[in-house]
Amino acid sequence: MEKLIITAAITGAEVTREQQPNLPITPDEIAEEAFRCFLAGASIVHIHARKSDGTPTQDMEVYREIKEKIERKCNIIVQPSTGGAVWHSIEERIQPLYINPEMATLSTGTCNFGNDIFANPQEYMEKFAMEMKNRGIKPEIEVFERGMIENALRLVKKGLISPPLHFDFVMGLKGAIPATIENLVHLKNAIPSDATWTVAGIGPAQLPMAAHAILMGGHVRVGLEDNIYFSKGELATNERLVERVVTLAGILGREIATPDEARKILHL
Ligand code: KMH
Ligand code: ZN
Repeated sequence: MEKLIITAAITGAEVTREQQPNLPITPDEIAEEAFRCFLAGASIVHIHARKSDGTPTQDMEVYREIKEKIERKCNIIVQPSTGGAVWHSIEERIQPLYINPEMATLSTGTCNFGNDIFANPQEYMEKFAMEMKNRGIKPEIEVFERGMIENALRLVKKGLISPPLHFDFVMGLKGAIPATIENLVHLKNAIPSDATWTVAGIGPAQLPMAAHAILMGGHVRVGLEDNIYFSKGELATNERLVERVVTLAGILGREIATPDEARKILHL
């Protein structure tokens, strides 16, 4: 099996400091946290920017500051979000692409998102995909529901994204695909054979989905964006969540990819 790529999704747009005191918010905090996760074994850091009061922002200058601060510390792959928060406009969401990251997320469909709607109509997908293509940014295709794989394959047919594709299966979010091993097998079997994939289990699904992915040859995303607990009632830190995946992978005989090894696996 390929070495295991661990993505640390360290902030997100939804979790608050009140819910999770360990959540990094400022560019300095996010950069420090990315470095800690790098030292723990993560090769990608998935980034959402926040204003100093904690409000999610898609301001490219905040993303630029975060990216530069991380790059001064280590060579982890910086992967900004084009998802933002559910209330961000398309003009806001696209902004992190203007700082030319190596990778960025690309959600290929609309779904319920907790009690909200995460809107990704065709126009959004094509606009984000075109911008990524023009700038040579590798999309991580965010799949919250099965049909989003077909939407991604249609973008391939239109020449907006190019194989080999890389998918992130986000599983267990209220309103979207449940986190079961049957669903994970179904999603894995639906993507092209040359594609790579990772899984982001939400909440209590994070650990079991990570274990399945390690055994199935996929990759793993963990972090406070998706799950604030280490175990029932015990708050996590991003670093501990990454360390646990490293330990699990070691027990199951899967080596961990460095950022440069991840770059090769993902054809960055
Ligand atoms: N915060 C969600 C509405 C992404 O980063 O691309 C969208 C999200 C996906 O987190
Ligand atoms: Zn995100």
